[in-house]
Amino acid sequence: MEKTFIMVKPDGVQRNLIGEIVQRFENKGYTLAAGKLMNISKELAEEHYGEHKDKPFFGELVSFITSGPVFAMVWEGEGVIATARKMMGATNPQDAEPGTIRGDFGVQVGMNVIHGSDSPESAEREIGLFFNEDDLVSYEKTISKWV
Ligand code: ABT
Ligand code: MG
Repeated sequence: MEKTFIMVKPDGVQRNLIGEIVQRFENKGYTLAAGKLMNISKELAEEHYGEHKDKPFFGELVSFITSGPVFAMVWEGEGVIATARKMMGATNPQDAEPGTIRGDFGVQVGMNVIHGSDSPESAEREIGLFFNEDDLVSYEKTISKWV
């Protein structure tokens, strides 16, 4: 089954949005496969955001993502990678539609509440960066035939 990496960023944790965000993915019909509250090391941050290392905002990005705990998760379900991105909304919360997570809770592009993998390749890479294989729990929800 398709899996994606989702993370409540330090601003989302500080603003008590973990429950709200988990609720949205549960309500949608996706299944939580793993989750942990953690601090990101500078090394992990630089690796995770490696694609942006030459961008002018890279330093700020790394210092923001390491500034406080994040809630890292793996979510599973049909089409979850692309659909999670729709649920999150545009990268800049000021462009994100109301009803999306960033549209409802964010203002600044550098503090946009949530991260989600942007492709199957990113999902595999990011899940591997944050979780071990045996952290992922595989189970059947009895409700799943209804969604
Ligand atoms: P992430 O989920 O954080 O990867 O965001 P998303 O994939 O929607 O957007 P990208 B393009 O990957 O942005 C990565 C982080 O960089 C921040 N950013 C981006 C800026 O601070 N200034 C900018 O001009 C741009 C384009 C937003 C993202 N993260 N945070 N926090
Ligand atoms: Mg990204």
